[in-house]
Amino acid sequence: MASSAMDALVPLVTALYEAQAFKFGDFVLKSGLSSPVYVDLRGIVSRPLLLKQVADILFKTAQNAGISFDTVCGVPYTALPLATVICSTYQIPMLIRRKETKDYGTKRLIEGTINPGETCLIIEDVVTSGSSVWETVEVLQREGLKVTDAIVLLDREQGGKAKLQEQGIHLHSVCTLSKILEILEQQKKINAEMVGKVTRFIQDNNFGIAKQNGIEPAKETLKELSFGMRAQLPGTHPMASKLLRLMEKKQTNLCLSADVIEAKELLQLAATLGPSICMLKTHVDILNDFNMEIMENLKALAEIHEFLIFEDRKFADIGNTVKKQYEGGVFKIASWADLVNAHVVPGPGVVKGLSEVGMPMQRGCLLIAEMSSSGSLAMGDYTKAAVKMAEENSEFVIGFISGSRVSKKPEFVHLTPGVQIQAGGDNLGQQYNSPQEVIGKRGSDVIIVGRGILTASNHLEAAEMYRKAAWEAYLARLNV
Ligand code: 5BU
Repeated sequence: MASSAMDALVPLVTALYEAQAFKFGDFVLKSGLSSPVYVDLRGIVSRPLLLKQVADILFKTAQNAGISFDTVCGVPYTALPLATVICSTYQIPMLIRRKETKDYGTKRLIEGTINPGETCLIIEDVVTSGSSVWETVEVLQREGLKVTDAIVLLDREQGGKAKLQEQGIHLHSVCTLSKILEILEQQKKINAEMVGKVTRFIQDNNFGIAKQNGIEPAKETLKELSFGMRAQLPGTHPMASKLLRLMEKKQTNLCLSADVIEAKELLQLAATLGPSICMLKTHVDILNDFNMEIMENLKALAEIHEFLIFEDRKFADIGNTVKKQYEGGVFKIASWADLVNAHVVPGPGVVKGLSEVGMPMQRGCLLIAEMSSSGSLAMGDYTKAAVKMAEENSEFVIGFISGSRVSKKPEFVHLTPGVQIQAGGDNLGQQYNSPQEVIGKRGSDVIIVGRGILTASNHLEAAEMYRKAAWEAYLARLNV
């Protein structure tokens, strides 16, 4: 950076530091990842001068880059006031992207006048992996707008720029995290040890998909991230991170569907197959002898063998009812299940109701986007609506039950039931696909297997066979 540009940056970085926009220490990010630095620009709305200063420098960066555009859209939420100040100061029409569609009325994703063919400039505060910018770009492009450039105040240099470039978006940053470190070190606000720590963190947590250190990674690995990498993405829910991490560690993407009717059998299965599975799925209401002590024992086994407990309850009522069904009653599901699932047929209220109970307990939810049974109505627009509902509720929803990958977002996990090594089905509508087909071809992450294991004479042997088949299909997918 030329020294004059650097000079202009120094007072801004100082003001941002004073506004506590950069914090150094030990932080646990939303993804569960611990980070030595935390950047948070939300507080600038309380400092009108600083807000104006940031908006002006963003606009100047766009001007210096020679970008021409008709409208401006800020990535929700932190960049919304920045876009507003820019548009108001420089008399530019603004567009607002809604993060949640309204449940009523016109269901617009974008507010403001959309003239298809016009160019929209994106404004963002901080870019890490680039996924938030991309989400906004996608929505605008779907409305027929051209989007080619994004201006960001701070590039954390964790690969977002390269990733956006791959998708045809030029990212122009006012400054980078290393530049900020340099300025703050010069001002003795942080020491060399902290600079080293943050620099190492940036290097070790790069989500970039293009050239790094002069080495161009193979194109395929760019698209297909490992479970371990996905666990570390900033947008991955902590429960999904936990799952992805233990999958990587135990080398298993097998979920046992423990559809047995005696508690003793359930606990025996958990004890024997625990090391082979990443998750144990229950239908707690089919147990003849349910009591809370069984679930305590199951929880203890889940701790020992490191698997998650998923109650396949398929909530499908209004928010107020599912909330009670999840929290109370005989089963008190929320007290022992890491994950539950829900049908999307009632609309977003079902997720909202469940999340009121589950979120404070750090639980997660899967939405049923497709079903394995023959003649299922969960397809097409219904599946799309499920994906949208997951995206709009990603603080609680960690992924899907589906036959294939229904969302391209690597932060979401996909779990597929209806899996047996032998193709076919049962006489009540169940349909089976092989682990290879489900993981290798359809891009799902976890196979859910019940009778394929439960009817085998040796459960452990059968579980290991499914584990290996699904894991090999996953490894093959990574190396294509
Ligand atoms: P199976 O024995 O592997 O066929 O058992 C499949 C399990 O997954 C069983 O508990 C079902 O209730 C569950 N399941 C399913 O089979 N298909 C679906 O679409 C959904 C759940 Br959602």
